Amino acid sequence: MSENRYYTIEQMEEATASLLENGKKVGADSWQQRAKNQSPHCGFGESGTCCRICSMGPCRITPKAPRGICGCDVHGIVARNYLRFTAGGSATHSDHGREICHTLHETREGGNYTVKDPEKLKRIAAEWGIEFEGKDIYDLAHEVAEVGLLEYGKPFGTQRFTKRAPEHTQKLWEEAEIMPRAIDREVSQSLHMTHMGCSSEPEALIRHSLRAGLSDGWGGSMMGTEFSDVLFGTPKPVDTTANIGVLEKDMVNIIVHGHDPSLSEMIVFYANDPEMIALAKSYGAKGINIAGVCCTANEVAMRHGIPMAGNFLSQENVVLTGVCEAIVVDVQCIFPALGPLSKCFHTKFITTSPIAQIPDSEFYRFSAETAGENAKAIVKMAVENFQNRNNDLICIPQQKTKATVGYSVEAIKTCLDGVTNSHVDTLGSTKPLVDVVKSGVLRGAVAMVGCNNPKVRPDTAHIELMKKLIANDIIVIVSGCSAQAAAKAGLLDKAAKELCGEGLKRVCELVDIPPVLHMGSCVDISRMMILASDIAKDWGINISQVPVVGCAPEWMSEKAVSIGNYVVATGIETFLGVDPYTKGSTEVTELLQGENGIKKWVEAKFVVETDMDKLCQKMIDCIEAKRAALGI
Ligand code: BF8
Ligand code: SF4
Repeated sequence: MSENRYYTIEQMEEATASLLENGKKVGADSWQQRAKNQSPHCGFGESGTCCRICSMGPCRITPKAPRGICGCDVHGIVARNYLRFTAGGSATHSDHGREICHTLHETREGGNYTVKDPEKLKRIAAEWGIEFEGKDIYDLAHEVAEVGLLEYGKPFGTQRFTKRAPEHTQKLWEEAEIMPRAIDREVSQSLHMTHMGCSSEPEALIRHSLRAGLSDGWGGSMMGTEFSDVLFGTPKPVDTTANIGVLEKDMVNIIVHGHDPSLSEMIVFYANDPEMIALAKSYGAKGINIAGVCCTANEVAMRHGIPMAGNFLSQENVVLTGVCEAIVVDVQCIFPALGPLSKCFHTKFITTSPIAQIPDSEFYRFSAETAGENAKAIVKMAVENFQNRNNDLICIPQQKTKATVGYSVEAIKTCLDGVTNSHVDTLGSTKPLVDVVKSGVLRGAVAMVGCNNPKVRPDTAHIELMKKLIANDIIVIVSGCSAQAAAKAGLLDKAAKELCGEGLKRVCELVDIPPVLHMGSCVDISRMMILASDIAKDWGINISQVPVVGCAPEWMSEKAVSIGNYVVATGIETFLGVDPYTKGSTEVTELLQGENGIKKWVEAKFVVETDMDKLCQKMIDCIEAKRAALGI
């Protein structure tokens, strides 16, 4: 196994090409081919100017037909589509958070799920005004879970976690009337507002997009993150490996893919069960190797050091190796293509959630009450499938990197405390970080997040942008598929400090961190919001003044749009490499990207730029402008 420190896009593309060749032997389809088949895309869809929310349509806006049958103009149609896109993402993240609340409600002493971070649970209880002194930890877990679940549908009031934001930010949200109320209400209202004959005024629709996004980032996603930490442990730095070479020829390979750690945690547990390992050996395997794809990979990597096989557009690659005994999925970002593809190999494609039911999969209903027996049955099935491999179809590109992952806010503060020896008895502070930014040793930070998208040469934008940013003394924090792009390229290795400018290199040496910090999965972008809030508070300035920007250069999902809305609404300028289907409306474009739209309400806006060199320069310029405004 070659363990290069770094891999270039070209090397990774070569690896993919060899896998596609392997697939050709068995007639496998691929996203590369399907993307060609779908090109060129529909111009109306791309610009957001097609409406099909009532059956008088679909209505498509052209110079000759400037209004739909109901009279809605292009701006109303584009804005309605944008709000629906946001609501889809907000619902999805938040429903993941809801599942985690239910899992928390299932915890019991000695049960399938236990409380791994009781201190964090108590901190949240205190924050929410729930009495915890002298209470049994499981009684407390159930009570907190119930209060969390009520955040989805409570009739009055706003999201509890919004109190974590600086007061200035909360005031902006109140004034703009975007303070998020019950999560389900914001999603439901999005559908109501966009129903035929309701809102067609772009400003109202964009305002509600921010609100629906905030109910995700400061509501559902934040609960997903916080309660996952309570259940499975708050991440701390841990070493792991990444890229397709983490699959092992002599072992049973089980891929976990999706988002909800309730499933993957159990699979990881049973893959370490001596009974299962003995069974694997009885079939001639050396053991059981678990690796992750997509956000689930981030979840299990940062809590158990499980290797990360790849990100969104690598999901077919793991099957194409011919050594994947099972690909076990829960929800979100799962290609239906895995059904027919797995049939070309011996791979078992196992779906587990009623929310994601996919043709040509084997459905094993997974539930919190029976999680242990479900997971054991799935691992057993994968092990028994080892004997069905076709040795002529084995192709594992020898690419594997080292990575250090798991920089939760708590972990970042602990690392910083290690340098200053301060705050040893508290949860730490971001002050040392603020000091190095103020002094100019670090210029600022970019939160790089999001998916892959065939519209952008996959992973190139993530990796090239990160390399340029760290060379310019800008630290990068990553999550989701962006994090795995970094991992595959070798940028999560502490050794990558050698690619940095002198300032960032010194910080990496002093704090003993990689220059690209892994903060987790996409729901964990809520961690980034907390970090930004804490920095602003420790610094004594507003979030919008901090030299930090957000970036999703290869995004594709509705979730990413919801994220974009809450990151911007939190006061962080957000740079997109793919247009969110809004270019058909000058009014909506101005609202989202101009100086007189959302920027007036929340002190930040979107920047859409599909040229990655320009996107990079715009981010650097934005960071430098914020520094100049602060006089640093
Ligand atoms: O939530 S980054 S492709 S895996 S949507 Fe999906 Fe995008 Fe990956 Fe996780 Ni996020
Ligand atoms: Fe056409 Fe209006 Fe119906 Fe949309 S709501 S499909 S624009 S008639």
